[in-house]
Amino acid sequence: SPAASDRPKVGVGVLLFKGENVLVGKRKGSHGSGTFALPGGHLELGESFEQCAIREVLEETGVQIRDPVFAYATNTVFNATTHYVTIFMRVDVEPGVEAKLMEPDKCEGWTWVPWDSIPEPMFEPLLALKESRYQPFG
Ligand code: 8DG
Ligand code: MG
Ligand code: MG
Repeated sequence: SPAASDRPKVGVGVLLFKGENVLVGKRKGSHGSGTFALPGGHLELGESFEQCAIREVLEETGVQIRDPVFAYATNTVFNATTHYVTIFMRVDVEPGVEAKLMEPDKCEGWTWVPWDSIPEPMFEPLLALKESRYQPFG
């Protein structure tokens, strides 16, 4: 059987909605470089999905979110050695909330865009979410 290190990993992507706009940023410096993705990262040992979402959003955007809610899950095989299960968590933020570029080595910049106008190319798990049955507005 394959080594445990070759098994799928768990990523958490966070849907931050400000009205009908969602926060996305262009990835930089790792796999999926140049693609638009949600804030997020790896689930760490012992973490809940909610804790991971809160931590990653704070680390990457400086925004303190509360009570993110499970939205959807996708299964993405990037290549023979990179396979992620992505847990998407959703939270709605106030109109005044702004995202700061906290990790400029990992992201080109954050931008709020309508759900139907996320720029391409999209990071594969986000594309899979877009092509799924998930409907953010009812
Ligand atoms: P970390 O390793 O410090 O925890 O996280 P990071 O430095 O923020 O890594 P990341 O590349 O942003 O996220 C870790 C992995 O999570 C990424 O390589 C693939 C996976 N991942 C998904 N879906 C999503 C998503 O929607 N957004 C983000 N940012 N990562 C995702 O599978
Ligand atoms: Mg990240
Ligand atoms: Mg991170």
